Amino acid sequence: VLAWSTPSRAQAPRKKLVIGFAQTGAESEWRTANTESIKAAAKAAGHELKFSDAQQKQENQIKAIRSFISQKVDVIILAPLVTTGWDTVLREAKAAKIPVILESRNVVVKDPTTWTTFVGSDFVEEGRRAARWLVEHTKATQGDVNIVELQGTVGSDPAIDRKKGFEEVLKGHPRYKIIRSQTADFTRAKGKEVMEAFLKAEPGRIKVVYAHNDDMAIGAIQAIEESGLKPAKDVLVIGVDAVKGAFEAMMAGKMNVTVECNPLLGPQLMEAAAKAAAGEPLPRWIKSIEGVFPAEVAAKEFPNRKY
Ligand code: GYE
Repeated sequence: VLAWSTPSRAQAPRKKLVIGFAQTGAESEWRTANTESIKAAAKAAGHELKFSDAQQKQENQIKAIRSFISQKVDVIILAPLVTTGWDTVLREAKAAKIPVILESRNVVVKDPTTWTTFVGSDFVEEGRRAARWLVEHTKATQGDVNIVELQGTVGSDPAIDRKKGFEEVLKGHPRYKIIRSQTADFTRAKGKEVMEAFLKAEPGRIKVVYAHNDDMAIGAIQAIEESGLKPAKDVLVIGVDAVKGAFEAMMAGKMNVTVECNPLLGPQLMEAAAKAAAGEPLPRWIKSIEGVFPAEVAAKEFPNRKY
């Protein structure tokens, strides 16, 4: 580009950017909504988005980031599958002077200056909200409340923190017991499979299933039904995300509650990308504001849901 063809900074509107986006995969309804939101927001802002679906494999995300660096993109958006293992590649991005924005999951790295901001939810709080709902909803009951937990992807930020927040609240209530806890990788198919195994291993004992996302909760509902029990009655079903599938399950009387986690992060991410590319300062955390939806409000809220 010739120097004289470049408009001066003062006249130029927000620059059109080339953004590389390293997505985790398409493991859940939440993730699909997240991808669509980011693609739509990039398009609306006139940016070019290079999209990579890692199919739930960290090595694919690392490859994508390296390819974005060699293509000299303006900004990289990363939805890190797990928290660890990013030190080297994030240092490479920093050395190439490409800002990295984290979305929907956080990392643990030695050098925190290798990423600019995290756009996403407070997952510990989501776990606390799930437990608070359970304690409140079952306060009139007596005796042990045996819980099974379906964890998200091993080593992922939301799985670690949703477990942590849930346990933190239940610590003060000794009759609530997590009797089994296993990963089901945030997918429906694995949610069903793991719940089937739980039901076989603990016949008649399970009172509650706490799933780290709605997709696994929906898989668990299928397993509960196939075992001859009634979901939401014999076994209480708690999910996280508040996707449409959860509202449908609640309206059908098969699920009790979902804790909201907003996937529609595209607009906030584009704003952050523009600032990062212009070298403007960003907060370390751009936090989502969210609620809790029990089955009683599902039918009323359903028409307002955007994902
Ligand atoms: O809750 C789950 C997804 O990282 C917050 O990932 C996200 C989680 C979301 O697959 O459904």
